Amino acid sequence: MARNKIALVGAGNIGGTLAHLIGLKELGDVVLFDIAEGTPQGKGLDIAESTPVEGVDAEYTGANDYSAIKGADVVIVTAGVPRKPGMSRDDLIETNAKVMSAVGKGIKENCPDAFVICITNPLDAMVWALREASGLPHNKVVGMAGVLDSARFRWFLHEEFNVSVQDITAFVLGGHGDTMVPLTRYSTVAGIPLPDLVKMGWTTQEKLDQIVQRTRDGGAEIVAHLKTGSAFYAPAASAIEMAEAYLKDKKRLLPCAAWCDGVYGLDGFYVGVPCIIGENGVEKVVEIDLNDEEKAMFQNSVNAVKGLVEAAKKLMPQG
Ligand code: A3D
Repeated sequence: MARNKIALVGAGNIGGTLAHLIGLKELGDVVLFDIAEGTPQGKGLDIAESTPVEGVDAEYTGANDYSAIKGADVVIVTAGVPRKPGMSRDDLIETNAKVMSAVGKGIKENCPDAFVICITNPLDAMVWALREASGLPHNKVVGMAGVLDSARFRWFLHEEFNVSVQDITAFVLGGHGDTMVPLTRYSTVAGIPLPDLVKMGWTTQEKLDQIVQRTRDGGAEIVAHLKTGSAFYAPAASAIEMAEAYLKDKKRLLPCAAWCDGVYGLDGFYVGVPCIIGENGVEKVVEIDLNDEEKAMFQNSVNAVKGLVEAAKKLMPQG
């Protein structure tokens, strides 16, 4: 049986990390594509040369021509610019909306049957733009943000409780931005919801509120440390979890920016919601019960994303 072909559009910090992880997990052969000449070729060769040491089999190709992604089973898109200190994700829209047009066209022409994961920011608007430009079915184009935001939430909870990260599940809804909605009621330590852990004296409501806010600001915290770019190890690991769910038909239930049509009161809109990923891409958006406060926070987040999608619409070349 032929190996899977995984195309990485954008061979920067996240693209390179994705390429490395794909080899280590033997998920398939990798094509790195970038407009920067030499970058995808250099990173591809460097990672390929690590495979004999790791004892894994994967082929690596670097390219500056879209024909290289022909027939890819999965495409992970990180092309564009990341933010620098002082910038919000939304400041990237002007550059990245145009990049999504070009990338979408490349996917449409070369691998229209692929499962496409968008990582480029501002995420919820860029996954919309990428879907529009590629013309792929909505269930085959999805955005990565919720897995990362939940992972950050889980890490901070692990620090607070001194419990293995393995036993902590967390749920984050809404857009990937300052309005994201970490859901404490649906986040647990080995099945015990966070509000119960407050009652049990494991933490205080005040500390929990601080952790929720740190989760919302998780990306900015890393940008402030790095100064020259944004997070890339955890974002790459998160996208790999989604790609693996598709390639292995795992039916994982993960928070992703998925197309919502007739769920959560939305009629055709990309935003972060829990969804099942399997061999058909996004197979189901799971509508969970939200209380009034959670509904208001989710709506606030949806409104913020709506503004960004409108801005992206104006920036996308017509036709
Ligand atoms: P970076 O290391 O700058 O890599 C981006 C790459 O895209 C560079 O190698 C560029 O040469 C390349 N590029 C630019 N324009 C094009 C184009 N038209 N076609 C192909 N390649 C192009 O950035 P990064 O890897 O750190 O981040 C990539 C994106 O992910 C940024 O937009 C970040 O803001 C975003 N990001 C999202 C999350 C989420 O959780 C959603 C987290 C972290 C970063």
